[in-house]
Amino acid sequence: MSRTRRGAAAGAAALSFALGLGVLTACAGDESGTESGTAAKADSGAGDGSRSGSGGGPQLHAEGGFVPRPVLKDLAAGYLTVRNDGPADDRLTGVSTDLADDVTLHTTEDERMRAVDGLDVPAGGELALARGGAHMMLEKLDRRPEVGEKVSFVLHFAKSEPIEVEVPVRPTTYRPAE
Ligand SMILES: [Cu+2]
Repeated sequence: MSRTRRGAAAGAAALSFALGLGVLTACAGDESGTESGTAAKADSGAGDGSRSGSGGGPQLHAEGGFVPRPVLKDLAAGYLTVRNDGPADDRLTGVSTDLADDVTLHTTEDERMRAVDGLDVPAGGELALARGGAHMMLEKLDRRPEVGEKVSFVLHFAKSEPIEVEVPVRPTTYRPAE
């Protein structure tokens, strides 16, 4: 019994570590809504999934994604990198997932999170969503996913077709090797 309680406390501490509790609070009160959230949840078609655009347009693919296992069902973050091998810029305008009804894009500035309506994916460059920086913020999760489970996301862009990606759930404090 007390063992369970200790586990929960350790979990809370881990979340604190993973996201920063102050940041978490700042985040919850942020402006949400906007079209970047749930608008296209039903849109599951992503074509070939890994590439879109042709010729002179953006050529995007997503890689290195993960979701740290959330400690609570209310909140999770998602990270990945979108590379653009094409000669034109694009912009990530929204994300949907089967795991949560509410997904927003956040930046982190001065250790405070802020909801934004899009994030640029520069031509010949990349958009990196990573700890301490921009990220996908999932709220009101349908369930608390286990480590090793896959979470699918559909990434929506200003120009390119949506990209569907599956990313693994990692331990709460996981950090990718740099
Ligand atoms: Cu956030």
